[in-house]
Amino acid sequence: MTPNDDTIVARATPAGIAAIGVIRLSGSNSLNYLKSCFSVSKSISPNTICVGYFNDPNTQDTIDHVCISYFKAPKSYTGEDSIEIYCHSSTYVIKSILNSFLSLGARLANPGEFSKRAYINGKLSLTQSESVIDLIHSETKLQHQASLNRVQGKLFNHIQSIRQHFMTLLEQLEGSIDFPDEVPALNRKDTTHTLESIGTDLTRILSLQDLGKSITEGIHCVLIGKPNVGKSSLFNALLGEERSIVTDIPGTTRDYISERIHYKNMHFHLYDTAGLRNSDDVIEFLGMEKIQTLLKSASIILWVSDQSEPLTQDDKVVFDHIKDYQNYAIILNKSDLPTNSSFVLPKTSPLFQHNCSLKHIDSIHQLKQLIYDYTVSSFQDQDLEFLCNIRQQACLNMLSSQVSTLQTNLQTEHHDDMLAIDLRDCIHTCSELTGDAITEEVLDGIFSRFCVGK
Ligand SMILES: Nc1nc2c(ncn2[C@@H]2O[C@H](COP(=O)(O)OP(=O)(O)OP(=O)(O)O)[C@@H](O)[C@H]2O)c(=O)[nH]1
Ligand SMILES: [Mg+2]
Repeated sequence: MTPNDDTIVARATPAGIAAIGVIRLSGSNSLNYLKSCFSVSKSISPNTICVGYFNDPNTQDTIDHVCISYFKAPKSYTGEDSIEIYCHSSTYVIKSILNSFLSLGARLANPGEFSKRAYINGKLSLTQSESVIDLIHSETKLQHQASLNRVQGKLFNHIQSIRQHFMTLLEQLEGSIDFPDEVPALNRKDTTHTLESIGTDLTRILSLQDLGKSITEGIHCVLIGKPNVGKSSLFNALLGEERSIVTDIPGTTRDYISERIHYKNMHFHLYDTAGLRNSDDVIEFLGMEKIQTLLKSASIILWVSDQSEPLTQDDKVVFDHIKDYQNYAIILNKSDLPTNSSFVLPKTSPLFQHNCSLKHIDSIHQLKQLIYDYTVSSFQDQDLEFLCNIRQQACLNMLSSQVSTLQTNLQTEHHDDMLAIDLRDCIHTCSELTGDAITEEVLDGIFSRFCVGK
């Protein structure tokens, strides 16, 4: 894949009035173009900041007083000669500077083209380039940490070392096929052990991806229960505002409401739902269908019950909806009131059980922490290093199944030539993951997700 030879330009900061706007230029003509527009008393040397006037190259009219920095190839983000111009961020100034470069022969960059050039010039691996976009879009500290790890290439290095194991095995296998007198045959028992540990490692990385999904999308937390147990009140208390209507009339909430809260570096999507009960009411039936869909995508389900009342048939209706899920917790609500002697829970194995009351604010804080504990904090910091995007996950899944095929074939006395084909498949998938074997079409798809100027 050869880089384009033209010089590209784009604004790197968003449109709108601000103190400073940044324009980026990359390509072999960057410095020449700059010299046609920038007047400065000293010469422009790499990796320093120069202050001077930016003039229209055609009329010589001054456009702005700017700072520039010049990054000489290959020591730049793209690996090409690059310039950054820090100007005042007025629409007119930015447009005029862009037009100046366009009139000299530069071209407007496509979304992600700077990063694509960085990848093509070997400055970033593909996994790193893909992570740059996640880094730009990160909203929470955890999202930021996960994408930063990937920009630093930890996943890339890990896959490279797995690829190296396959390469070593392939070298020995092929050597033993071509030069049986000099290279010993592959020890199938040792190889099976190596593959077992690679397989376990891949399974672990794949199992971490749920955390990645939670970090990117937020934790989905669904409140469910029969009418009047205090779901909406709890929803409001967790949210810290009176968002959902609360009354003492059962059936107050008719459709679900969702709001987002931020707690300890994570986004949580809270869902307050309509009270479930045996009913012929069409609206309630439709509400129930929606709740079932919500439950399927929930990270955690909170079954809210009122421990000051007897457990009723309606509570059992609710329990029937959640009993097959592994991720539900039981909230024994209204704990400021005495526990009813007929409140007897069915035999259950919830994630946790928690006494809660609107009147005891501590119990609300504790609930937030419990939700966090059971959804996020069981993961270790180092797990964040292995979070992947969808494309990378597809490659990891493929690799995992190729490794188990190889393991089976090793044990079933497959011919060495066939094993070599299996090993090459594994090596190819590793290369696809890291970006060493990737088609132009996939590449365009990846970089088109970027913003212009990155
Ligand atoms: N004593 C006490 N009352 C509560 C508590 N939480 C809620 N309530 C009361 O319980 C009643 C019902 O509260 P809601 O929050 O509307 O209950 P819900 O489960 O959303 O009810 P539906 O929307 O009808 O399904 C209201 O009168 C609340 O004030 C609590 O912790 N203690
Ligand atoms: Mg309600």
